[in-house]
Amino acid sequence: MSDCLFCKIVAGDIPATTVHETGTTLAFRDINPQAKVHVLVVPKAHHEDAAALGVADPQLLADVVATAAKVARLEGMDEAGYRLVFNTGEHAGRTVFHAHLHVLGGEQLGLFGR
Ligand code: DGP
Repeated sequence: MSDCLFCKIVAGDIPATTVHETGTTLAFRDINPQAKVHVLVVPKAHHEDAAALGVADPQLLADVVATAAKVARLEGMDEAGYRLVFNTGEHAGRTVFHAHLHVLGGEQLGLFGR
């Protein structure tokens, strides 16, 4: 999609710090990190959100999760643990409408809540 921020990052039109790339996914550092390690994993193909992605292309959703696990290994978080988050809709504070999986960790994380 021509006006999608993450499509532009995937295309290389907007710079981002890439952590890992596969044929179908891209992992890059969040511009506004909420943890010591905060990486976003996106499918290269445009899908509005995780639910739409899961319906349209379940294998691609699995690729996104597998890339997140790879990022956790690369960032040394696989033993201590990490958090995976898909925000959906206004109440979750969603801002970018290209499916993306947040990978958070590198330190003790707080509990969920308000
Ligand atoms: P969400 O609230 O789930 O829609 O999160 C979108 C995330 O995208 C947010 O944590 C900040 C990040 N973000 C927004 N613009 C950019 C950008 O231009 N580059 C990078 N690397 N991350 C961005």
